[in-house]
Amino acid sequence: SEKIAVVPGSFDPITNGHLDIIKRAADVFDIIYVAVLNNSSKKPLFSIDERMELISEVTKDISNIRIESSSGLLIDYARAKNAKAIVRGLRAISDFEYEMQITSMNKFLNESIETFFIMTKNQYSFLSSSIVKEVAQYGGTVTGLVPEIVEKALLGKFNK
Ligand code: COD
Repeated sequence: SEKIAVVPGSFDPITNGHLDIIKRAADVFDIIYVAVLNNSSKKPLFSIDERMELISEVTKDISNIRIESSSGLLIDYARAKNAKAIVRGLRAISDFEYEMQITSMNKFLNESIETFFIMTKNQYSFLSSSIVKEVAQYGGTVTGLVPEIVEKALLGKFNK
């Protein structure tokens, strides 16, 4: 049977770090659902539709990827998709505590879905959507850190 995984996130907006994780997951699993979800502790810059559109554009050459959104719990979404796994990216030790917390909670909610971690490439270990937004907001260059179309979208948001 097909091995399905969910790569969840805020993706506000998608960075090259996210993209690397998505591509590596798509090499291992048969079908990847990239799920754009709400993180209640973050205030988004891009709407869900804008984020999905950007992800679609930058993953259009990868055939086993589907992009969706959900306003509910990640674990319910994963179960509805028949996913065996949730895939997350890991950067630094600072990610670990948060990831451990949500992984444990998701395991408590549904024991049959596993969470897998893919370690970031060194060159993306400092990269986050937040830092990209911060730099773009003050007119700094984010070339090479996000896909070109995302760079344009950021410039549009900040009217540069
Ligand atoms: N290199 C590698 N990986 C990276 C990089 C990078 N440079 N940057 C980010 N990542 C990874 C992150 O570690 C994460 O695994 C993934 O990419 C997405 O990152 P973000 O920041 O876009 O997404 P988050 O962390 O805000 O996502 C949190 C969720 C939206 C998944 C979470 O809030 C959630 O599940 N919400 C739905 C409601 C729910 O179920 N809540 C209960 C959870 S227990």
